[in-house]
Amino acid sequence: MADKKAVRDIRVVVMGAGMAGILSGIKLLEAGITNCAIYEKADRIGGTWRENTYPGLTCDVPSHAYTYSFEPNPDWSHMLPPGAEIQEYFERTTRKYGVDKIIRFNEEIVRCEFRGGRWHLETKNGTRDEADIVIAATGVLHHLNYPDIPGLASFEGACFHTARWDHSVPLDGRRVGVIGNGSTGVQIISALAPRAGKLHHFQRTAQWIMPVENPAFTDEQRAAFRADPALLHYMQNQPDYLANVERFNNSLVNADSEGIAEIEATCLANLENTVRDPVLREKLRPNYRAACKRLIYSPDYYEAIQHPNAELVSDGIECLEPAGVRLKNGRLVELDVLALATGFNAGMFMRPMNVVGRDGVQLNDVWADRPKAYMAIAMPDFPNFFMLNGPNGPVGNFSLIDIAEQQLHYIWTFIEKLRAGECREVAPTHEAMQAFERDRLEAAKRTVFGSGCKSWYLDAEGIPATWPWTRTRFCEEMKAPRLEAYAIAS
Ligand code: N01
Repeated sequence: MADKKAVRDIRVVVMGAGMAGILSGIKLLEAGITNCAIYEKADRIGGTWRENTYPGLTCDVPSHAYTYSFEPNPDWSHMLPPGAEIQEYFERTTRKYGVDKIIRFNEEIVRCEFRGGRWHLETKNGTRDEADIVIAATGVLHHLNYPDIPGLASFEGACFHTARWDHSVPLDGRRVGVIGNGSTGVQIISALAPRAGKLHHFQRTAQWIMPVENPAFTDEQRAAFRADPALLHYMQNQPDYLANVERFNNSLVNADSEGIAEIEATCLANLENTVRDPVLREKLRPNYRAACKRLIYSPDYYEAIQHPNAELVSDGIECLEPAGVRLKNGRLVELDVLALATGFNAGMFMRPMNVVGRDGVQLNDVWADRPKAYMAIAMPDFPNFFMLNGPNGPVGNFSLIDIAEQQLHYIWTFIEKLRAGECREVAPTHEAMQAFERDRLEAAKRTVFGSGCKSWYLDAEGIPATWPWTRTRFCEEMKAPRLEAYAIAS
């Protein structure tokens, strides 16, 4: 991405030092754009991997695929690596590329306004900065969703959201409840079943569970990865895995595709073959299309929920009481600890930050109905403002690192143009945005995400907020921007 034609000393500000922000920092420094800063609200890098530390946290994307393409890691311990190991990978990579030197920790940007041809930024601490280009890498799943359950505050045991896990609370031998059975809740149950005295998993809706193995890499394998860059490259780009990702993600655009039917058959066989009690099996049987919610990959959830200490509670929750959870059927489930695996409000993105574009256009107004961005990256009236893993980007069971790398590659065309002085402002046209959004909404309704379930993929009107076309199409679009869709002002 090096630029030999550089004539302007542009300043770039990146919001957020998670996976995508660190990636941006690496590429900026590599290109010699040293006039840059990453603003991070917390005191450490890592984003989701900093915030989530719950027991059992692992990535459900294979470790070698969940790395930056340019920074393979021969030392992954497992096929599906624990969260702490991923955090360590990002910390190490941040230091290796010198990105730590450009991060401003404990600086939460609260205002970002385009005035006089530049972005003017202000943090909660009152720090001010200006930039020619802003890259918003603020993440998707960081606004916690607390359940609206009556009496929640009255519970006298320990209670916390899973992204704020309180490690001072003992778990061994105690009565633990977990509300929610998304990827998070399921991983926690697997980890705690052998530890808790009694473990209650409160399920509102059954999930599709895809079986997966999680073997440890042996010392010999890791030595081989270290010794042989070609082998490591192969591990990062295993043809079988990539073909599966391609096939699965291209199936998502059509709920009636063969790929979705295959996923359902595999998950149902997993349920039938693993869950021995027919009553429990029926409670665990989903009644909507597989992959409508994010598909859950688990090597051991069905075994964990059949552990003698574990109980699946599928009767509705009436309220919380000081002693525990009162069910709609009148039963009180007494608890010492309650973990809220109730997910995130995904539609916020960089908000509540006050982002103001050209001529006072407010992001909150532009996104009043739903978050939207041309090609999931840029917006009219917000010149030189680009998002990584922003609204309408692909989501699913694959590496978001790969998505962010492709998006940054796309953005780089504009960074080079701005840096070379070929233009001063670039933003998609209103026409391009409207046509994109019209087509996106039309296609979104046909995806499996819109086939009749509740999930964080849906916007306030129940329309999937994700990339609604094939992954192949996304990769094609990210190769280079269609310049005719942009207003490029010199
Ligand atoms: O959250 P979720 P998550 N009463 O939104 C339930 C990523 N991730 O943290 O299905 C009772 O999926 C809700 O019930 P229902 C991944 O992208 C990745 O688990 O709406 N229950 C649901 O069961 C994932 O998709 C990894 O009926 C209530 C749960 O809470 C995303 O994070 C690991 C409720 C929320 O599930 C979010 O996963 C972990 C209420 N009032 C997470 N409100 C990897 O391995 C909500 N629920 C990469």
